[in-house]
Amino acid sequence: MKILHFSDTHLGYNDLELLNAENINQREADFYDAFAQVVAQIIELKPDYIIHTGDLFHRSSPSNRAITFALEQFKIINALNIPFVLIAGNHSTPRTNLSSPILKIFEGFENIHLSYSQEYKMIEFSDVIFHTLPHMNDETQALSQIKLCEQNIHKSKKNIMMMHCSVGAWYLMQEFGEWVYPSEKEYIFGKMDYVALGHWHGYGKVGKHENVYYSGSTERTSLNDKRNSKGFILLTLNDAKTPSLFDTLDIDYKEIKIRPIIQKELDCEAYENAASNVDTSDTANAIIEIKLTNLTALQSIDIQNADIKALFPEAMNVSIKREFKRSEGASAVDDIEVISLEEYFLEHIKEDADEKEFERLKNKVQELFSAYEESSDDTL
Ligand SMILES: [Mn+2]
Repeated sequence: MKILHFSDTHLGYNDLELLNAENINQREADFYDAFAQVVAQIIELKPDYIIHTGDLFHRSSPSNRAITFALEQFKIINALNIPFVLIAGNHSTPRTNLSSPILKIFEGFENIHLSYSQEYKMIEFSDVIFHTLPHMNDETQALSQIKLCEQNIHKSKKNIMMMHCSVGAWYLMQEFGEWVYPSEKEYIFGKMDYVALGHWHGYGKVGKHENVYYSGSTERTSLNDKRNSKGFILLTLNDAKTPSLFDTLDIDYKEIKIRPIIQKELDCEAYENAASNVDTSDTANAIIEIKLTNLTALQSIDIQNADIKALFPEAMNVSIKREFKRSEGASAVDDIEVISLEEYFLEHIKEDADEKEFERLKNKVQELFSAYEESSDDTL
């Protein structure tokens, strides 16, 4: 039996205020592209079942575009006659009972099986039972729902558990309403053929459990997620040829192609050299993060962000971090009677520069500070 497991597709997520040729936020389009790649793989791989472990949408009230895209894709999946089992995650569950769960819109599709009612739901087929525990706002319900799950295990069929949670504190995402699976109930995993998890955005096996996996997200919902590998799991459950042997589980992680995030460092100790020798071969259409290191105060004025961006003309986005050099003779802040940040900064430049250079920079610094004060004056 082949099962395709994917998760955390976060449709509707957007970032970076960049539009593509169709006037869609480029990062939002990237998420649609990642989803479409998985659907293309479903068509090619023809699994027996498809499972999605939550956070289909980024928000519990997604945009019209995100909903329209999902409906189009679900129509394609539904037409394949492969059962598709889907649970709600924390992002697609309304926080109050006043609004209606978005996953309800897929109720009309005959091959799509949904679990979003904040309780255990058994979804049964001729050869497999999917034990689904969707996101629950009320955690006090969890133990009774896990108990129901355990009671419904039937050894005559394959048993697959589906959850959207952190198993132990390791997989917390620092998000609202995330659920930590109780560790004293982890023994149930041993009674399952496979435990499919969503919530954590990296692919991986969980701790000592040989059959418990996060498939990871299909794109990054934060630039702090530096993983360049995203994809899905194609798992194969093999029946033992003789009863004395164990059934085997085969996990195949398949990557999709996502927009890369590339980090580079420019050492300003030898800035001209670093800038002219920087490798740009891997930067086309990528998200680039540049760290300027060993900067001096003088350099920090002279090196403009625009100059750095111009080094990577093919990149989709370039962000720049500045890290100052720690000079040995520098006076500690508390040695100086600081009247304003501007004056302190000018004093600092004076130490390094000759008179002519100081005059030039002084004008520039004063200009920058007055521009900053204007823009940060919240009385306006
Ligand atoms: Mn997620």
